[in-house]
Amino acid sequence: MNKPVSDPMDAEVLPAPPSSTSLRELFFSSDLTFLMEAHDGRSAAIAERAGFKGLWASGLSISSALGYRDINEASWTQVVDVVERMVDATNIPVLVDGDSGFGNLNNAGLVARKLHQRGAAGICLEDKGLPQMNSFLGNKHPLANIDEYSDRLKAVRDTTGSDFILVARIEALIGDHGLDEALFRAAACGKAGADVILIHSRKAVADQILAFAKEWNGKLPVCIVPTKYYNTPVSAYRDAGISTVIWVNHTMRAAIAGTRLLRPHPV
Ligand code: SPV
Ligand code: MG
Repeated sequence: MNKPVSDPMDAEVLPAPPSSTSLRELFFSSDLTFLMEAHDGRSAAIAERAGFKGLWASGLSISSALGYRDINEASWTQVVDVVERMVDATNIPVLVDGDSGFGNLNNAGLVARKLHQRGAAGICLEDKGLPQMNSFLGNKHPLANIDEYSDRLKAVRDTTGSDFILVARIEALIGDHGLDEALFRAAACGKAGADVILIHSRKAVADQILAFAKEWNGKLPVCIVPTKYYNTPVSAYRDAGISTVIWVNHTMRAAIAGTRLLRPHPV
């Protein structure tokens, strides 16, 4: 279905593609997939028309667009409402950044159920606590107890069923807890029902990510967020067997840069 986009620039963008590939197909395909961040209906529609096959509903960018900080100041119902607009404005799957699940297993299950009802294709939950803290903020990133976090993942799995993609985001490298801890946690997430592992790093080079992918050896698809190690050629990710790259904040960063050029009077 081709959905209308109420964007004043709509005439300048390409028409929406007629059909889409499911998020599961994207994660499990042998090609490297690229998901683009979006934070409202318009940014989602523009990213789709640029050719992206799937979207990342970024917690940071949705918070920013609402004028909040990325520390769970936006309520889960606000996030669900934004995601609904992104889903309605596009024909491609939307993976939602569910932060740490907005609480315990009950909250995580409830958020996932509502996102599923509104048409999201999947949720990503990270192994940290509430309030969630952006991975690039500060140095101390305490990890959630792995059993308690696994219960959050199981609650999502139980409430949504298998057509809804569950991405487990491992923050062990962000918190300097080491590769072994990251691998241990990823294995626990697989047992808890995760479909995909997101491994995050804040190093300027991709060494940690590539070491993880090598040791993990494709037990589940791996997705990555090369915000800090953006200089790495994407061929390195293909060679490492990584499934998906998420450009996590980029339409928001572009919008901020463009808006900052505006002046009240011509100079
Ligand atoms: C987001 O986009 O909100 C993310 C990715 O969680 S990051 O900003 O890298 O933490
Ligand atoms: Mg986030």
